Amino acid sequence: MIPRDHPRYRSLVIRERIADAALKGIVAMEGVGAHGRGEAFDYLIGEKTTESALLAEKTAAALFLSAKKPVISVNGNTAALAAQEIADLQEATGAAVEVNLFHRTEKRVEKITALLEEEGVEVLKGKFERLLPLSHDRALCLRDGIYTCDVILVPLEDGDRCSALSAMGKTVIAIDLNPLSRTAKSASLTIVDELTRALPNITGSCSHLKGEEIEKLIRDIDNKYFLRSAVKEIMGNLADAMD
Ligand code: PTJ
Repeated sequence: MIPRDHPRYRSLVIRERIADAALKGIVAMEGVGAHGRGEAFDYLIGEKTTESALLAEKTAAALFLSAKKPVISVNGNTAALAAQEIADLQEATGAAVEVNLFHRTEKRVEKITALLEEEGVEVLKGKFERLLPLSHDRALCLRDGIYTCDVILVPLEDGDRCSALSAMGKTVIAIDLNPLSRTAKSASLTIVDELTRALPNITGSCSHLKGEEIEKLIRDIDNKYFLRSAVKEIMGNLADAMD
C-alpha cells in the first residue's frame, strides 16, 4: 500500500505496476531494470513534461495524422504501464498495434495481447516472419504491420531495431527518457518524456491539429534540437542542485 500523500506517489505506483506485471510474466525481468533506468532519467529531468517534449509530442501527433499506414509497436513495459493510453491513441490515429518483443516468448506475446485487448486495443495478428535485418527476435514482425508501415511509434526501444527501421525508410518516433541512448539518437523524432505522460499528450494533440499546422510541424522536425533541449534541462537541474 502506497499512501496517497506520499510526495512520490505517482512514481511509486508506476513502479509497483511494473513489479506486478513482472510477476505475471508480462514484463521481462530485464524490463524491471530498464524501468529503473527510466526512473533515474525522469528524476534528472524533473518528473515533468518539458516544453520541448510537449512540442515533440505535438509533432508526433502530426506525423500520425499525416501517415498512410501508422503502427504502434508495443513491448512488455509499454503494455503494463499504458494499455489504456495505447487504446486511446489507437482510437485517435487509427494506427495498427503490433506486439514486438526483445525477450520474446509465445507465452509473453499471448499475455500482452490479452492485456491490451482487455483495455480495448485492437491488436494486429497474423504470421510473424523474420523480416527485419536483426539477429534477435525483434526481427519477427507482421508483413501487414511493422514491415510495411510508413510511421512507427516505438516506446522504450532498443537502438538496433530503431536504426534498422530508420534504414528501411520508416519515420520512427521514439519515447525514451534517456536522451543519450542510441535509440534517441537514431529515431526521426524522439520524445524525451515518461511514457504515461507522453501518450495522452500525443492523443490530445490529434484532436485539434489541422492541415497547415501539421505540415509546419513536420517540416520543422529537428531531432537534435529535442535531444539538446533534454540534456540542457538535465544540466540545469543538476546546476540548481549545486546551489
Ligand atoms: O518487453 P521486451 O521483451 O520487448 O523488453 C523491453 C525492454 C524495455 C526490456 C527492452 O526494450 C530493453 O532492454 O530496453 P532498453 O534498451 O533498456 O531501453 C529502454 C529505454 O527506455 C531506456 O533508455 C530507459 O531510460 C527508457 N525508459 C524506461 N522506462 C521508461 C522509459 N522511457 C520513457 N518512459 C518510461 N516509463
